[in-house]
Amino acid sequence: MAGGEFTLVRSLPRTPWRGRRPPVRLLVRALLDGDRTEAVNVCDRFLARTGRRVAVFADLLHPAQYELGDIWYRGMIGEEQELQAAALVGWLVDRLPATPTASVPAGWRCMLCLAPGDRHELGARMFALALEDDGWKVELADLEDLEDLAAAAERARPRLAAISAGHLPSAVPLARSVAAVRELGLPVLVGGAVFNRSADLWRRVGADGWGADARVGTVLARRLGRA
Ligand code: B12
Repeated sequence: MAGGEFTLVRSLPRTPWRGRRPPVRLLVRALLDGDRTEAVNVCDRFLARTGRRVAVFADLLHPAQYELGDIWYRGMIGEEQELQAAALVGWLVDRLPATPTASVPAGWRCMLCLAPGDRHELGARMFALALEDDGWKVELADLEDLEDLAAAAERARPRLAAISAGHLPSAVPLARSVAAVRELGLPVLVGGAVFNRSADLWRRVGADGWGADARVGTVLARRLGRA
């Protein structure tokens, strides 16, 4: 690691958060240090201020995880440290209390699946919890193959089909599956790191919408559910 880069990582703040902006850098600092107590403290204070779990996901944990990805990409931390930080983010996600709002009618169901073989489940987990806070019943579809998506949707008959992808070797099978689900008359919403890194990919796979974060995703889910 070069000296200048080291200074950059070490210069992330340790001071208490008092500002209006989400304390992303404070959280990144705590994640890099593996400091659970401070990470919990930062998340809890932000939750107390916003009152919504989805805000902690979209405005704090999501940007912190992306920043960690960038720090890794610049060679300033190793894979092991990045993995430890991701595991800590997963732990923080699971310990946050639900903040239900019942924004959608009772009985609305969303079938959510991760692209088969894709291990990037962290974002999908956040999105699923955000949907549940909104009042959706989320059914996770564990698919062996993307070709099974339409059959699973036909069996489950959800109000909405949602697909999360963090790593997608080819968009072609996904586009085929999205088309098959839409032929059933079901709307398809997509999200995850793959779509965030290629802003027009959601159109190319023929989805009805793309949620760049968990909050935008829940707003679009509501809209598509009503359509
Ligand atoms: C953590 C991480 C991992 C962890 C995943 C841990 C876990 N439990 O999820 C592990 C170590 C397993 C991993 C493995 C790999 N990874 Co990785 N990983 C990342 C990293 C750093 C962060 C991803 C993440 O968790 N983001 C945080 C969450 C919160 O963000 P999110 O997923 O986007 O989710 C948010 C929104 O998108 C939205 N959302 C999520 N899903 C959905 C769904 C819907 C419908 C909606 C509306 C919204 C929505 O809500 C969430 C909250 O706001 C990214 C780098 C980056 N900066 O993106 C690389 C990254 C995604 N990984 C990448 C790669 C290449 C890999 C590997 C192939 C590496 C390798 N050579 O082994 C493997 C793939 C393994 C596999 N088969 O999947 C690439 C993907 C590039 C690409 N274009 O495909 C990235 C971008 C890194 C890079 N710069 O190259 N990775």
